[in-house]
Amino acid sequence: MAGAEELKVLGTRQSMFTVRVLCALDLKGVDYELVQEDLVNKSSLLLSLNPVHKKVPVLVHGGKPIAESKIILEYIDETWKQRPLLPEDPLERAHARFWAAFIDDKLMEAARKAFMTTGEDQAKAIESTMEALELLEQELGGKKYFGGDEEIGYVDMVAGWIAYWLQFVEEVGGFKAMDAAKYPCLDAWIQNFVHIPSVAQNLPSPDDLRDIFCAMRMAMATQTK
Ligand SMILES: N[C@@H](CCC(=O)N[C@@H](CS)C(=O)NCC(=O)O)C(=O)O
Repeated sequence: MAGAEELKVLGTRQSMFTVRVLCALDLKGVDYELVQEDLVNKSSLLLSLNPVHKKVPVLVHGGKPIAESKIILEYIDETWKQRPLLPEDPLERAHARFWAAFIDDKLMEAARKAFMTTGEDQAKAIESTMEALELLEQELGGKKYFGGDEEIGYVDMVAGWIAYWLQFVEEVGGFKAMDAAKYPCLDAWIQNFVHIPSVAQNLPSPDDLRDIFCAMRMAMATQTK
């Protein structure tokens, strides 16, 4: 049975993409081994298992690698059926995939630009980030989670970085986009999400994240000199 084979995750808890995968496995009660990766000095195992992107996370199931966190989440959901992440209805599934893509492609890209830039470019990127947050606020509406009031699902896991990583991106990047008063539904979602045990146990320490984002800013400053 595919689901019973050895399961490893190559990654690090500092990576928001890795933590999505760990949360999903923990939520489903699936045993796995986290193989710690040093992203400054990537292992030959990682490079051989994800030669295209050379990034974490990689899920290795029975020796077979699967890369890209959203694809891994879908693989997990299809392999271990307990505690589904995606809805059953095709239209609702499409809707969940749409918002997950929006979160990664639009919102994350805007926040990344706000972190990487200064001055006028940063102001524009903050505006784009806030526009994307507003759309997400409307999508969440009065629901407790993106998939409804009952339990977290696929979109919540993809959005997880907004609940935790974004505050350190903002702090180190010297900007503010997430505003509890402007986005009260998102703020309530954040408070609920970070306290869910399968999420809370996988979050990295604030100091680790500050260190990483500071190192990224310093590397940027050195490159632009
Ligand atoms: N689209 C990928 C993004 C993964 C990603 O960017 N991972 C980062 C860590 S957060 C990484 O491995 N970075 C190493 C590098 O870019 O060289 C996914 O969803 O899995």
